Amino acid sequence: MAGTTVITFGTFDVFHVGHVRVLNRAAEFGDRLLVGVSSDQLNQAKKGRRPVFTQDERMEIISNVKSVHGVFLEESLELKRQYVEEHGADILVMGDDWSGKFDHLNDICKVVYLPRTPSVSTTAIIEHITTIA
Ligand code: C2G
Repeated sequence: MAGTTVITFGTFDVFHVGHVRVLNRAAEFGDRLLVGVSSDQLNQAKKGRRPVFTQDERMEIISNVKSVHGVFLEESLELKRQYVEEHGADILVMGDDWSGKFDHLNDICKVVYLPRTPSVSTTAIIEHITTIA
């Protein structure tokens, strides 16, 4: 496909402004943004809890973000190279909580880390709701 393809990954549970900003900023690096949405099982393994929203719901939400052109399920952190190749991605964009973690993919794509939006996180939102409920 002509043009620059950008790829990014995340759980995007309890979708918030930090999520929409990283997607919009990622999209600015190219012509087409593809998003690997972490599966429920991967999230359970990675964070030790089930996401609030299921993988199907999270994929539906992300696919309706204006700057996103396509979504797919990310089933393992170790499959990044395969996903980048399969989707012909030119640039991998990740939040800087992952800084340095995917530099080994520099041989097949450019790797960019973007600063996280301060003071907002899914965990803080869940805690907040739990407190006021
Ligand atoms: N993010 C951000 N600012 C925040 C919170 C999140 O910029 N305040 C970004 C993260 O840096 C990430 C994206 O939003 O790029 C999705 O965040 P998470 O859902 O927490 O992603 P994570 O569970 O870390 O999954 O393969 C990697 C994983 O799938 C990433």
